[in-house]
Amino acid sequence: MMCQFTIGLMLISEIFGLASADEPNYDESKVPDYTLPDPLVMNDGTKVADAETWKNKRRPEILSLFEEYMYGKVPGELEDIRFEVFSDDPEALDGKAIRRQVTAYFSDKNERPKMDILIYIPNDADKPVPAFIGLNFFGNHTIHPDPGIRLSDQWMRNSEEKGVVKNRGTEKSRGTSSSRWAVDKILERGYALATIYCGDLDPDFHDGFKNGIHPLFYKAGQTKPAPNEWGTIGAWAWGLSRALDYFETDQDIDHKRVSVMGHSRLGKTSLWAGAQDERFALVISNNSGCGGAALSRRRFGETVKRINTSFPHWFCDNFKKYNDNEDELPLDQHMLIALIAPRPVYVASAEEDLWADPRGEFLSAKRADPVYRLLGTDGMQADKMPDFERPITSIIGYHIRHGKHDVTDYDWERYMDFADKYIR
Ligand code: GTR
Repeated sequence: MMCQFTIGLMLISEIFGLASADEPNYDESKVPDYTLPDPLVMNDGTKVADAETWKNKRRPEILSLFEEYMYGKVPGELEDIRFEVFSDDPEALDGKAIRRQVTAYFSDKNERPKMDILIYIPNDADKPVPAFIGLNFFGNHTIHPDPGIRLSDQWMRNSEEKGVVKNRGTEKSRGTSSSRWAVDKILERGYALATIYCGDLDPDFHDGFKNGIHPLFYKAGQTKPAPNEWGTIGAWAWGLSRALDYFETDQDIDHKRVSVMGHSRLGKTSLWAGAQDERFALVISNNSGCGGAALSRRRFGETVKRINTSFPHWFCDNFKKYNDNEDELPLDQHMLIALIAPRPVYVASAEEDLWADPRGEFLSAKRADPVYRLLGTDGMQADKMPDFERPITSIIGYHIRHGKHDVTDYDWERYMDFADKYIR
């Protein structure tokens, strides 16, 4: 009986072309009508007509909307952060680079949570050099086969491809993500590259916030973050800012010219890090999709409900109120990009990455344009989505390339061109 009923429903939805609520929509004609909140109108309806009002009133207001309803607030500050350079090789990668590895300890004990920052600094460049920083998915030792990189002993998701056995990296893991990190090209172009394993800050599974940095911030008696306090993405973004604190002390790195880059869930993170911390000079989102650059109200590909269900730990609990309820959100992702203004921001999509909604990623970049213009920049110099491999290089940059959800050398080359143009 139940079964016949379900089949009947399936037939009806097939005949009428209705997408079931939980079926991802990939059909542009089924994107619902939506109205985006205006980044240049205050919560009380007042228009924002000058840069001062943006900076002193509307920007803080939008920032707190994202804290309250989406990524969650950082609950406080830590007093005991120590950075320790535990390895420094001036002749790494056949003499091309300094390989510096630094541990940030987050308490007065040498225990977890702590994070390892791996940094390559080109030898053949005037110091201090501008840098890229990004989190990685499987440990610093996966970004390059270089045997001098400390093998992470932190929890990670099992993966045959990445050589992860019993949730730990092995010698076989070395270099398994190197196609996503154009290390040699980055060094040749005179940039340093720094990376951190995201799981050092918070392992990427829902354990009720016990094993990452969250407990360091609990008040007496607190056992999990409050509904408006940070989830995992908030913790990851916080770690990027702590790396920037370290760069401020490293004479070889120009901390005023650091670009933060991230892919996918880590692209959501780079945007949030760049939005909160204005010390990041340039921000890059690679295929960040839902909860990153893509507009939530389009409900194309991954939706708010889907992301909150698959990854209940990524955002703050308040965000769950917007499952199947996107129109009630007091924000959308164009406002996240607007928080980065007037600094250069680059959003990148991939043709086959429909789950991340390439058009939604473009549109949110585009809809941040009025804020960028109010602040005296050229905003986004494009009215419609460009062709494949036709980058837009105004201060809001964008490209869509052929291929799948990934980071490729093409992406990195565009990011370096963009950085050359704006922060060299
Ligand atoms: C997917 C998730 C996306 C994206 C991606 C990734 O499973 O639905 O939002 O974050 O993972 O990080 O690779």
